[in-house]
Amino acid sequence: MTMKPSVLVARAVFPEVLDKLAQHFEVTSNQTDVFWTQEVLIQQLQGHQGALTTGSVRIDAVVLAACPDLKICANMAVGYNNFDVDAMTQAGVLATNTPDVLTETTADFGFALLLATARRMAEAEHFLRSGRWDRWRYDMFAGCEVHGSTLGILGMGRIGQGIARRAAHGFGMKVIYHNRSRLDAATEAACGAVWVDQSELLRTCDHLMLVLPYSAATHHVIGANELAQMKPTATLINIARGGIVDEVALAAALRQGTIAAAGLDVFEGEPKVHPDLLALRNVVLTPHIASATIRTRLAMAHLAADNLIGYLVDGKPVTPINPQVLAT
Ligand code: 8YV
Repeated sequence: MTMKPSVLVARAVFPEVLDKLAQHFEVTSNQTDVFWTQEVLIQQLQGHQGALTTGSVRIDAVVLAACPDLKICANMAVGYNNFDVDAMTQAGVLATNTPDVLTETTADFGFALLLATARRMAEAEHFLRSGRWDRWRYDMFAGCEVHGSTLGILGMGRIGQGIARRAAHGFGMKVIYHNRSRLDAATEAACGAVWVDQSELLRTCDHLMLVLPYSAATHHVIGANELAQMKPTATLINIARGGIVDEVALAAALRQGTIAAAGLDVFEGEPKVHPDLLALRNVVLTPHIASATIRTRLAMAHLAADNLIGYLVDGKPVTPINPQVLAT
């Protein structure tokens, strides 16, 4: 009898996904979801050929050097800045992610955060719960218009395009975007979006949505200089990665009225949130939940599992990030 390959599930996951994995593998799972330091992660990974990871599990050269049995890390996320992909490719370890299955759900949430921020929903709800609401007033929690305004999207991949379609077709917004590569004309038309350079994007948008991948090149792409170019009535929404924004500069901009409000689902040091942000009322803060519907999280977990099965059982992963590994 041949031995089943062995996989480590590094964070708690749906029991039905563990059952699926167990049909093909010896499975060890961190179902109690305890925090693992790098040292513990390395210990836990020993002897496993596959790992199911999430954005909080860092796979870098140190981990790879200490885990020679590892062949694949399947991230349950579309973003993979927790992977050192070059180091993984060099070590012959396949990386996979979960694109597509979360696009529309995440775009919904981006829009929800935009609406909540521009229309001051969190602030108004806290006010009501605190028992301070004693009468209607003409300017009470008066916010910024969403429909008919200009949405700027920085990063125009699948999620950015989903947000653009909602904005242009559902809310009659003018949509402008900036991306390294410009979309083809047919996709631009379907999204109702127009390409502009970054400076025009910042200067002309009423709402700025960040949906770009995080890397060394996009670290603090939005800092004091960029915020200063935005309208004082503008809102900033970040559903990408916290490190894209200089949070200290953002907190200062929100305090000083350089921009009006922000909605943040991601943070540079998450789950820690910068105290300067916590102190502000004109910021809506959510705990990295843009893809969090049961259906979508299940689809993400299944796709991560299918990548492990596809590669370790059949040699054919579904959504590889570094397919060069397959050729070697
Ligand atoms: C994940 C995300 O929930 O897919 C991504 O890139 O940010 C979220 O959908 C998170 O990364 C946990 O893995």
